[in-house]
Amino acid sequence: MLLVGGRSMEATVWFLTGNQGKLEEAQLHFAPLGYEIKQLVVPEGALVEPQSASLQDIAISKLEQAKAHLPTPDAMIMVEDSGLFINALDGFPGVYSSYVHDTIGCQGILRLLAHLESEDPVQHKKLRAASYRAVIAMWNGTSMYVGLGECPGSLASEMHEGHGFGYDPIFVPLDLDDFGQPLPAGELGSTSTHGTAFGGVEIDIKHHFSHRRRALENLLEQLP
Ligand code: ITT
Repeated sequence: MLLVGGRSMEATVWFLTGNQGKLEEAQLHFAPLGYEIKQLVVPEGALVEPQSASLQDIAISKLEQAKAHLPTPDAMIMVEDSGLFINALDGFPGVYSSYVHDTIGCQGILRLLAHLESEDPVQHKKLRAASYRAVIAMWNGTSMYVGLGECPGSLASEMHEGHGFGYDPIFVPLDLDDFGQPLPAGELGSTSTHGTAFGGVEIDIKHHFSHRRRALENLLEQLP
């Protein structure tokens, strides 16, 4: 049996998040590994999100502040900071993704990109290239670990709704090769949403591409 910081894998990890979509995906990714992910809720205004252009700095700052709210001092805790980075907008909304989603939403992003269209499908995807990025910071009771994950793709021209959260209705991932690695825009891979945004596919399909899953895997590789 794998051990985490000397404990058995049936450990509880407290996940500081107010985002139900993030919570569900983390539970899906961790469940087969024997971790139980529980939401850590802190009083309103208890944490200050630092102004930083770095997802990593924000995640680490939130983790440090959240330790004071753990049920026991040696409990495991995890924080994720993530965002959508649009190439044509120099990475905007990036660290402001949550605020931008709450204000202009997916429709606002589609309006910002309305001039980026091409009749050539590959060129179209390149013009509208974007990626999801996630940084997960975890404290296992003794040490801090940081996992990074990225999901490259492009932004659709219209909304695909029904599943997911946040920018999923407009985010189309690049296809993946047989080893799960992203292929150049326009290449058909063995894993593909066939041009459908995450909002139009089930959560277990998104799981194959997910920046969150990749960040968790990167983190788990580092744990003792
Ligand atoms: P917590 O800080 O409480 O965890 P949050 O939603 O405010 O939740 P972030 O500050 O990390 O989280 O903002 C990330 C935003 O980026 C999120 O609100 C979404 O709009 C977007 N995002 C990140 N990952 C996403 C995903 O897998 N699918 C869709 N949108 C995503």
